[in-house]
Amino acid sequence: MRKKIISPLSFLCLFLWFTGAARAEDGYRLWQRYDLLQNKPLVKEYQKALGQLVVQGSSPTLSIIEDELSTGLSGLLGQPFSAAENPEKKNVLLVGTPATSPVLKGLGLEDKLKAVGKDGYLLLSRKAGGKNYTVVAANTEVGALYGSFHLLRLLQTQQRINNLDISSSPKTQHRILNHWDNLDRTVERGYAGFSIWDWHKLPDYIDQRYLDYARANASIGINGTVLTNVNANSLVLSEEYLKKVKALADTFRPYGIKVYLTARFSSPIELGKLKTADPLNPEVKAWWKNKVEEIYRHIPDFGGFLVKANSEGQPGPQNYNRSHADGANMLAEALAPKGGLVMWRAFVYDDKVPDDRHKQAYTEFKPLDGKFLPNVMVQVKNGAIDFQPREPFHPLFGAMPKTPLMMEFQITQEYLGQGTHLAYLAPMFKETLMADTYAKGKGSTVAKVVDGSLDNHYHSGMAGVANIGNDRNWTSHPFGQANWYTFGRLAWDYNLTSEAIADEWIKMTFSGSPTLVSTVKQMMMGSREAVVNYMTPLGLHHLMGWSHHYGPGPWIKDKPRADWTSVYYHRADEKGIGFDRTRTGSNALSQYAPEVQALLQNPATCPEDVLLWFHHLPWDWKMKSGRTLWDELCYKYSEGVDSVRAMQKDWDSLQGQVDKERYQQVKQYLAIQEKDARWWRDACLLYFQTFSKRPIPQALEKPAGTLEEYMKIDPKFAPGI
Ligand code: GCV
Repeated sequence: MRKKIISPLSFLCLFLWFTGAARAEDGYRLWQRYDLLQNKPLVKEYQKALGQLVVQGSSPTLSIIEDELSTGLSGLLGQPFSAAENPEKKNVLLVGTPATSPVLKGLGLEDKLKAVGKDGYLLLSRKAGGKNYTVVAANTEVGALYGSFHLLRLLQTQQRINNLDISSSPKTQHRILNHWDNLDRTVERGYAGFSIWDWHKLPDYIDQRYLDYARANASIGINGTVLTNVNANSLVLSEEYLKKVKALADTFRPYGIKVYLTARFSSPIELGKLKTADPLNPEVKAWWKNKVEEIYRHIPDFGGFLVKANSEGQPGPQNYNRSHADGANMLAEALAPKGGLVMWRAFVYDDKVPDDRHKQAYTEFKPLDGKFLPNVMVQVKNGAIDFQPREPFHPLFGAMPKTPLMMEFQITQEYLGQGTHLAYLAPMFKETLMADTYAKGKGSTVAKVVDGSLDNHYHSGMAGVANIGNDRNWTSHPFGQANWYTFGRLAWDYNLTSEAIADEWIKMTFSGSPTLVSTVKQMMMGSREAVVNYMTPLGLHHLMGWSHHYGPGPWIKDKPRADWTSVYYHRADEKGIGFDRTRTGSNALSQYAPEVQALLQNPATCPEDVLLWFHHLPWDWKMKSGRTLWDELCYKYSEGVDSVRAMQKDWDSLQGQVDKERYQQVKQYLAIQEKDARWWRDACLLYFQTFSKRPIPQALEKPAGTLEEYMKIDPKFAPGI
């Protein structure tokens, strides 16, 4: 046989591939780029410390660990790093659980392991039997996988690993992505192409993307995925589709990711041909019980159902004069023997109740506290309206102590510039999580409600509405990846700071160059506030255009429901602007604890960033800056535009430090964002000026168009509708 000779050219190609230099940076690799680290002394230190990789035992998850570490370490350290036991080598990277690895079992880590629970892990430096171990230890194989990703992150972000003593475990038990993906592959409020689930080719074709999706999620601790839209199609519960769901569940299982489905409440009628879906009807109950049996035959570790009921036209128990608890409990009874969960959404607002929409979820759900079965979690959006750029925390947090409440964040930027605006959401998520409900006195943060610690709940969870599509870079905007990353990191540990998360994401996604890291971090940290300022400053909300939700539409009125219009929310008139939610208005404030009410009910103490959320104030109201409310509004809108321009400057300064592909994409998106920011500012100020009848302050840039022109803009075929 002819001996294979590697030509110099192939060798060069191989080398370039290995170092990542020849690959176009299309963003597909997310934060999992394992390119050769540029810090040579540190690379040497890592090579020495890690020595060889030892993963004892065999299972699908252990193979994944071995592959990920071999690939990751080979790439980062620039030399092959495969798993092999070489008794000669003194330094060992040892990964596993006491059950899979006799060597690890011998290290006496029982007590430390007990403390980290099912999903947690330890990263330790240990000496034993003449060897130096870097240990990734956990109680479960999935825990060891999480720990392996942590170790890789330490290297990617160039941390020292010589004296490791890390123990980590998640704050919330269920860390779940919610895909609003339809079976025809459109994605409701999705801005990154079509759904990644290729239902037509399932179950026979397993796209590599599914595996990379699972890797990415596991790397940030996400352990569940709801595959389908909450505006649900019962077809997904049919035998034909369950086979497809099974294929995905089998793919995700070794990564510790459970599959959940949305359950359309009327499925017994649509699939089962019953005459009713009444949750108290014995035939309906039997239908769901059988359906659950069928699902578990295909997917023995099925996670459960997410349900949107009696909300925005979805069917639900109220169609039969039953309560949300009746509906949720009927499904929970069917799932309980299998260990499944019901995540019942509290995003409801009744068209028959002419009350402030802010109040309706609380009004319906608070009386049901204590009436749900133990395997029901009520899933509550961060705020009471709908994922606005800034919302005060939802009054249900802290108000249902007998019910585990799950957080629902929106990662996809429906109201924050969708697929083209840079808005780093960690500060927004943290703002809600750290808000104090005062439910049990000072320090009763939303985070403590959500992690179950405030009221001692067994179940706890966070859901994030995914921003993922089949765009090559997954999220349309390269910085959208940061929000997916952030969601996972905060669901694992909400105490991480926004800066720390940004820091690690930037280093893993771009590079560790100090100027790049500090410049990009500065852009990210101010970006959400920039969006708030050019869209809805000072507590304004729901000013977006009809249906597409992309651009401004403060003039929207006369729609089928008042609370689908903008005028309902801003209430601008000749006297002033804002929604009075105090005692003199809708009194939505009464749904919060007295301490929260005390702070918010007085416009003089109410934080100005939510002022017009709770108060209707005159145009000449004196703000803390000394300006009138009108002038302040003008300044805030302008500040929003200026911040985007500052981001543009920052990004421009990075030319040559970021690969060409991503540099150009972000640059163009920032130009779109700047244009849109001006559109928002000019349209909103011109519109509100028709009421305030005051000039835009001299020092500020004046609108480029007329109000009539802005009111005519109507983007056709905007994505995600
Ligand atoms: C899935 C908002 C969105 C809808 C979404 C709904 C929900 O109203 O605009 O697209 O529907 O929230 O969260 O159920």
